[in-house]
Amino acid sequence: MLQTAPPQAASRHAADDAPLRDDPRAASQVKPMPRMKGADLITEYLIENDIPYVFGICGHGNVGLLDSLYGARDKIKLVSPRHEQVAAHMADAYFRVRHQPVATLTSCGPGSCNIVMPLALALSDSSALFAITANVPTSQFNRSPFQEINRHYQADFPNIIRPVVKRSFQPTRVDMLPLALRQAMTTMLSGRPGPVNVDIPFNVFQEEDDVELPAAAPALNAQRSGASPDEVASAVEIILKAARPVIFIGHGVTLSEASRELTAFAHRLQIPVISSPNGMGCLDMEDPLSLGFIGRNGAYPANEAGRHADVVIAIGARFDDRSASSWIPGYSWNFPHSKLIHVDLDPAELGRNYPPDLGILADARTFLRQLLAELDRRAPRAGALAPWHADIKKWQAEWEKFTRPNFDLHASPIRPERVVADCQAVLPADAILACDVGVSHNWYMQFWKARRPQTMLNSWGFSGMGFGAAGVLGAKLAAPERPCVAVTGDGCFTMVPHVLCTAAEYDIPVVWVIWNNFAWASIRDIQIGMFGGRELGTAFYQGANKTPYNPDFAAWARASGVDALTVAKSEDFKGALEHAVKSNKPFLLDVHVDAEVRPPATGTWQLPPTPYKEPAFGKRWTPSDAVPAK
Ligand SMILES: Cc1ncc(C[n+]2csc(CCOP(=O)(O)OP(=O)(O)O)c2C)c(N)n1
Ligand SMILES: [Mg+2]
Repeated sequence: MLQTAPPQAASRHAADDAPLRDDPRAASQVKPMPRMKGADLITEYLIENDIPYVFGICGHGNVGLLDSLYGARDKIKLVSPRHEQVAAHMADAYFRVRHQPVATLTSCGPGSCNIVMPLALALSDSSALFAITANVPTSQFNRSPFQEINRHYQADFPNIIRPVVKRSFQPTRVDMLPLALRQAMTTMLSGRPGPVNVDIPFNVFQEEDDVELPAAAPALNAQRSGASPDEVASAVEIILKAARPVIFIGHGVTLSEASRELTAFAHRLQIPVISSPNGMGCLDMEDPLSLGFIGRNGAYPANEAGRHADVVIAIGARFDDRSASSWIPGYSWNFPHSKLIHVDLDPAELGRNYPPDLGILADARTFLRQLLAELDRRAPRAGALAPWHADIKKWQAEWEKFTRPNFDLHASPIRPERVVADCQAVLPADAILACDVGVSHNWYMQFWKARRPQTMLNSWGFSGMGFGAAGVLGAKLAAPERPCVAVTGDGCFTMVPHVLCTAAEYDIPVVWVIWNNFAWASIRDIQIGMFGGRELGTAFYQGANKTPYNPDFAAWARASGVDALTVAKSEDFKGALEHAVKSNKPFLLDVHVDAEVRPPATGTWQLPPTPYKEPAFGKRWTPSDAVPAK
């Protein structure tokens, strides 16, 4: 049975004047610490931190914790998918939607090794999850018991996981749990969030000790650091002098929940906003100031504005290669020709790729509020950016003229643009789109208009296949009242097809749109583009004639108890999606999409030493494009 710690339980470190615990008088004066099993302490601490779910898979190593979770099943729910990778993607997506963490639970050895990829993914995208892993009993350390990793050090799972978490803790006694749990929970959510690991030997779940439940950790954003007054003044000086400013936002703005402040600041000075994938929706992308994503697969107006800007205000964004045209000057950005104000919570990101003219270590929302307050003290500057806005309008019109006609084309297999357009037409502004990896993602990067923060989930930094197909389940548990749709490639979905079982078992009504092009098409396109089409291992075939092959995804879904439709004509997609969303049941749509239509490159991307390509639309900035300073 789960025990409840008294709210004011006696401290393990009593004050000097308190009676000693073995003092005969003490029994009547100091409340004894509750005697608890390690597993019960962990369960209680999860509940104390308002963690409603554990996503995990059993193994002999973690049955002690499962038993405790059984006792607390009215307060914390175990969801058990069919692969640990799915459990961790679900936890990651849950956090991205709600900004509150959940835990994963895996057993010793192989079960925990299965979460390495999704932890790397979460770390790359600054997403929090509390990964509880089990290990072998301490008394068997170094004897090579079943599933111990010990070639270099006993019970060495923390060494496997170390590079992909913010911190791994391995409490080896019950009395070490309170500190480890509190530190892990605090580390996960403080500063730049990320996954943490608590690795627990089998016996520590079962053994008892006199332990106290530690205090709950501060929530995300409980502490917010700001810029110094001088930095704020300098930033405003630079921004007000700019003739062609842009704001570049990333996940830091989303995590900081700074959408309102960002919108107010952009509107106040009429500064256009470029977004990295995980910043999308912080400014409603229907807003005329929203230029979309930048880089090879970005929108043309974003790349034009980025390369022509005289001042870039980057907030919570890290200029990774895919949103910086591999840092080749003049494609997406143009430093040091442009001035850079770079604001981030993590000092490692300031100056990682571009040395800033003004680097500021601050929380995004605090900084934006500081900017707004400083602007309140200054006289407004009406009309100063008119020529810049005229340029931007021109680029937006050119892009619209180039791309729009394709959005209206009907075809079989379906043109990619139509899938994006119909998703946009059917889904409400607060729907959650969980994107997977590959060509489909490139199209959504370029054309999806996220209307609200935390509605477009992307595996960006690590790009792990399966994130969208699996993550959508966690997203739906985080936002049960909103439609949650995964757009996932045929390759990505086939990596985690058992998500169907989990949706059916737990009745999680999500929709999977399978972008079926019978290939690992994004990689095949690299073979076509760089290696003259010498295609090997990048498409799915059956038989000597190499007939394109895929399982019948709809039949696969139905066999799992999930409704499904196959959509081969573009005329049918919109209605099918409407039907799937309305059904409020798990639903799979197998959508046959044309692999030969590729998103137009508007920047570039380089894999050295292979040469990079000029954009299909737009061109690199050259010094003759320089606008003379006034
Ligand atoms: C786990 C994992 N394995 C391999 C890759 C490399 N990779 C990136 S995209 C891709 C193909 C994706 O295929 P599919 O889901 O069908 O999408 P498509 O590109 O065809 O749209 C591969 C293999 C990866 N990112 N993640
Ligand atoms: Mg594919």
